[in-house]
This record gives sequence, C-alpha cells and structure tokens, in this order.
Amino acid sequence: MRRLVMALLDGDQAEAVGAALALRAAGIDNGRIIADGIEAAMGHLNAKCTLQQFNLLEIMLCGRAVTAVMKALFPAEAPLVPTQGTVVLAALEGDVHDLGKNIVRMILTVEGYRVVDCGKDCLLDHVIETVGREDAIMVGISGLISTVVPQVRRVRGMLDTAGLSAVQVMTGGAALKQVSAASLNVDFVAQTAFDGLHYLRAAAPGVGR
Ligand code: B12
Repeated sequence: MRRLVMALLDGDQAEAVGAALALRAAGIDNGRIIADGIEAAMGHLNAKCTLQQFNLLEIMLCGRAVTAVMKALFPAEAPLVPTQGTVVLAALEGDVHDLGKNIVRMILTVEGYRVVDCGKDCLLDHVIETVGREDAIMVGISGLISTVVPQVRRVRGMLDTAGLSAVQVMTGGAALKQVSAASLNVDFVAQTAFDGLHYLRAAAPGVGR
C-alpha cells in the first residue's frame, strides 16, 4: 500500500497503476485500495495545502494518477448486475473538484446503478432538471469547498417544488462530511463512496428502474 501512496504522491501514473494491480493480485479489495491508498495519499496532499505549500502541478499530477488507478480498478465501468435505479451525481457551481465524485460514479455503476453524471461546477437548476428527466431515485452531491453549502441546503426544497419529493439526497466530500444531514437539509451524509453505496442499497433496495 505504501508503494501506491508514494507513487500517487509522485504523480507517477504507471507506478501507481502497477502498485494498485499488485494489491488486487494479492487479494486486497477495491474498497481498501481506495481508503488506504487513494484517500491516504490525498490526505498527505491536504496536509501540505494546510501548511501553505500548495503546489498546483503536484496536485494535478496526483489527480491524474488517481484517475488512472480508478480506471485500472474498474476497467469497464459497466454494471455487473441488472440495473437497480438511476442516480444523478454532481459537484455544484463553484466547485471544480471531481476525483471523489468520479470514484462514486464508478462504484455505483459497477454495483448496478445507472449513473447520470452532471459533472463539476454544475448549476443547481440543471441538476434538478436532470433528476426529473432521468427519473432518478437519488441525487448525490459531492462538495469539497465550503462555499457550496448554501446551495446544498436548497436542493431538498427545489426537488419538492419540482414535484420530486420522493427523490432522496445524499452528499459526500471533504466540505460536506463535516456537516450533519439535518443542517444540510439532506437525507444522508456519506463519509466514503462505499458508505454512500450502503445507504443507497438500504434506501432503495432493488428498485429496478
Ligand atoms: C485534489 C485537490 C484539488 C484539485 C482538484 C482536482 C480534481 N479534478 O478534483 C485542484 C488542484 C484542481 C484543486 C483546486 C482548488 N482547491 Co482543492 N483540494 C484537493 C485536495 C488536496 C484533495 C481532494 C480529493 O480529490 N480527495 C480525494 C478524493 C478521493 O476524496 P473525496 O473527494 O473526499 O471523495 C471521497 C469521499 O469523500 C466520498 N465522496 C465524495 N463525494 C461524494 C459524493 C457522494 C454522493 C458520496 C456518496 C460520496 C462522496 O467518496 C470518495 C471516495 O471515498 C483537497 C483536500 C481534501 N481534504 O479533500 C483540497 C481542498 C478540497 N481544496 C481546497 C481549495 C481551497 C482549493 C482551491 C480554492 C485552491 C486555490 N486556492 O486555488 C482550488 C479551486 C477550488 C474550486 N473552485 O473548486 C480546500 C477547500 C477548503 C474548504 N473547506 O473550502 C481543500 C480542503 C484543501 C485545504 N485544506 O485547504 N484542489
């Protein structure tokens, strides 16, 4: 695992992919590779950000290596089981962080959910419109910067106004996982992508839309 963390921090895509695949071959599951490898590496970067040693190139290279590792871990990004329902994902206006959201997309897709990804820096109106059009059972908001919190608090009301009260709202990402679901006015705050998957499974078991 240390080899993977070091390769990610070095932004060395090939080495990171090799390390991740070696872990898989040794029987380590994707969940542990994401938590102890990818998230651990980003934790080190976060410490640097806080120490004001912020180096954009370093973070971009690390992000590129994370994406390569995820593609290696989930090559087809195709469901392994019949569709369980549609989930709309987005990072809201002003937030360009998308590595975590992309991990959630890959995991939910492989686990049988049809995911409509609205991308990053996305207008809230577009998210709500997409939820209605795609007949989604849940909307997932990824939020890494605190400035998106007021937008997140508006999601429930906008869904209700659009006649989409049955749609659940879950959130995740560094800025949102420190805030309670009640305070964000959402149904669930996930600490990790797998946490979100477990909530989704429990909230909408075998919806099959
Ligand atoms: C990588 C990074 C960047 C990259 C993003 C690359 C990309 N394509 O995403 C770049 C360099 C572009 C960037 C830019 C900036 N960043 Co930045 N960035 C980070 C960093 C170091 C890591 C984020 C990350 O990718 N983590 C790894 C992923 C895998 O983890 P994750 O997102 O948490 O996702 C996991 C779970 O949370 C969960 N999850 C995530 N979303 C969701 C959603 C749902 C529905 C579910 C179920 C689960 C779930 O699943 C994932 C897997 O388990 C963080 C530090 C941190 N603590 O997060 C700062 C951080 C988020 N950035 C920060 C800042 C300030 C910025 C900038 C404003 C910097 C600047 N001064 O210019 C800019 C612009 C931001 C903007 N407008 O959006 C701050 C935010 C502070 C705050 N609270 O507001 C942080 C916290 C750093 C810090 N300590 O200051 N950043």
